[in-house]
Amino acid sequence: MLAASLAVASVTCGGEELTQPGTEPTAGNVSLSAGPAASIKIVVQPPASALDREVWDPARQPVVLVKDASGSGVGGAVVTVSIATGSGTVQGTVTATTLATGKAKFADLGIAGTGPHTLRYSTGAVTATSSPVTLGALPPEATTGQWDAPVNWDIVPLHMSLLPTGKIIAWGKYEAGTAMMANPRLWDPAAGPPTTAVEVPADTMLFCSGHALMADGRLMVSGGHKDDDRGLDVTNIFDPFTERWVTGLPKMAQGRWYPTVTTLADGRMVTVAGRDTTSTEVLIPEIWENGRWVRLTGASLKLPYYPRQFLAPNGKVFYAGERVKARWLDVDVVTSSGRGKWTSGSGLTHIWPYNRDYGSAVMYETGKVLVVGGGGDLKWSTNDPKSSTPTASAETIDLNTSSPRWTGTDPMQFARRHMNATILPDGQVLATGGTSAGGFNTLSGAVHAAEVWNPRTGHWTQLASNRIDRAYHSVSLLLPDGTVLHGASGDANVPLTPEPYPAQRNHEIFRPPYLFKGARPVITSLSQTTVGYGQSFFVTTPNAAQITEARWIRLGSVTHAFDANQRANTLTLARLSGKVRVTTPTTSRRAPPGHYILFLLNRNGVPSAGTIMKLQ
Ligand SMILES: [Cu+2]
Repeated sequence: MLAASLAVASVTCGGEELTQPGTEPTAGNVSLSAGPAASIKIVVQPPASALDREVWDPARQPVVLVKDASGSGVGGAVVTVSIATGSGTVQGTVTATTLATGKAKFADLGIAGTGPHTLRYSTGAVTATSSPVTLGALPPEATTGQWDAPVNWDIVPLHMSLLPTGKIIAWGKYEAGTAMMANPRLWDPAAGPPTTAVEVPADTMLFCSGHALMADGRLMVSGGHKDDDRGLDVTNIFDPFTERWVTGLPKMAQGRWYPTVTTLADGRMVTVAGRDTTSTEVLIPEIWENGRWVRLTGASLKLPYYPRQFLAPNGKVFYAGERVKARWLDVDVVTSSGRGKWTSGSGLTHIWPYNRDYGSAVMYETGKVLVVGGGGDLKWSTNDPKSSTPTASAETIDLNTSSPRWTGTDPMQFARRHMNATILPDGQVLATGGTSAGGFNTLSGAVHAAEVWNPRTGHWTQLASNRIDRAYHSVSLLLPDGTVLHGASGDANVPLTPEPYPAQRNHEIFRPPYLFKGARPVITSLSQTTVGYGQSFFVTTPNAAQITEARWIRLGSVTHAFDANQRANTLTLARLSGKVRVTTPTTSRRAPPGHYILFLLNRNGVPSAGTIMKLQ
C-alpha cells in the first residue's frame, strides 16, 4: 500500500515530488567522482532523551556526513545505523543514502528499549558512534490512556454533533431545574468551557430527534419531542456557517421520536423508525430529496428505536442491529407495494441470538461494521428473543463481499448496554460507559472502564476508568485533537419529578494511549480543503518520511448510544519529500459526501491532530 520505493528517497530536501524534474539529485543520479568513504562525521546527533519506541521528531533525526580521504563528500553511499551500546533495537528506516554533498539524513528512527544507548553509523568499513540517547520507559498512560476531570455544562448534552467549523452543537431535554425545553448550545472548544456556549434556540423541542450531517455540512434534525413517546413531524436544519436554524421545511408524513437519519451516497437523507405524534411506531421510512419528504411505502418494517444503520458500498442502507437479523434497505426500487424495499440474507442473522437493544454499532472501516454489546431489557418491544442481561459479545461483517456474513470477534471485558462506540484515528474502536446490569437502565451495573478494540487482532484491551456513571442518554464524540469526549447521561425525567437517573450536566475527556507515546506527526497544511472522489491531494508535513497511514473519520453526530454519522476510511497514501499524497475513495458509496477529520499516523500508531476537510 505504501510507496515503499519513495520512503528512503524522500529524505532528500527538495520540496517537490521526486518524480518531477528539477529536484535535488538523489542517490540514483549523482556522479560518484569522489573516492571511497574514509570518514563519517556526525552533523546532527540523535535526541539526548526519548521515549521507548518513540518516532523521533524530524528535527531530532540524525544527520551524518561521509567524506573520502581528500575530504570531499561522497555521494551515493548507503549509511546503516545499528545499536553501538545498549540493549535496545533500532526501529524505523535504518539506512540513509548520502547526497552529492556527502550528507545523509535519517528520517524515521527510534529505539525500542530503555536506558542509555549509542548508535553506530557505518558505510563500508567506516564507522562513527553517536552521543548517548537515554530512553525513558513509556508512562502507564501509554497503555491505559487517561481521563480528565469532569467539565460542566448548563444542560445535559445528550445529543451532540461536531460541526465543520470545529464547534459542537448539543442539546438535552430540560433546562436545569425547570420544565422548559433545553435550548441547543453551540460550543466552541477553542473559546472556553461549555458553560460559555451560546444558546441557539430552535422552534421546537429537539430532544429524541434523529440527526446526521448533510453533504453541505448542515445538520439535519428529523423529528423531536412532542411529549414522552410522541414525536414531532418537523425537520430542523442547523447551518453551522450562519449559526442559525432553518425551519419551515415541509413536514414529514409522520412524527418521529427516536428515528435514525442516514446520509446517502448522493446526498439524499433517509429517516427511519421512531414513534409518531400519536405514539404509534413508524414503519415507513421517508427520504429527503428534491426539497421534500417522500414515503418509502414499499419498505414497511418494525424497527427498534434509533436503528443502527449505515450507507454501504453497494449504495443501500445496511441495518446492522439491534434486531437479530440485519437487513438491506433499497430506497429506489419500486415494487407492487410501493417505493423502497427491505431484504435480508442467510448470513445476516447475528451470532448472538438476542436483541442488541442499546448496544452500539460502527462502520469502523470502508464497508466494515462492528456491532457490540446491547440487550438486557426483557420489555423491549420487538418479537425477537431477548436476553435478561446485556452482552459483552461483538460481531463484525464485511459489506464489501458479495454475501456478507456476521463473524464473531472477541467479547468486551464488560457486558454493556447504553454504551458508546467511537472510531479512533488509529482505526481502533473505543467502548465507553453503559451498564452491565439487566433492566432498562440499572446504574448499579455502570461500567467505568473504557476498552479499545483492535480490528487487526479482534482483541479488546481494558483502559482507564472514568468517574461518572454514564448509561442511558450518554454520548461519546471523537474530537479533532484525537481525544474523545464522553458525556451526558440521564435527563429522562418527567418535569420536576425526582430524576429516575441522575442528569449529568458534564463531560469527561479521554486521552487515548497514543497521546502518551512521544512526538506526534504534524499536519502543516493541505493543498486543498475540499476534495472530490478518486482525487489526490497533498498534505505538507515535516514528518512525511514517517507517515504510514492516512485515515479520515466523518464528523460525529451522536445520541442514545449510536452515532449515525461517524464512519472511517483508510486512505491511499504515498510518501513524498516534505509532504504526503493522499487519494480519496473512488465512490460516494464508500464515503458519503460531507465533512471528515483527516489524520496522519506514524508506525507507532501515533496520530497527528486532525484537520477537517470536505468531500464532495
Ligand atoms: Cu431518550
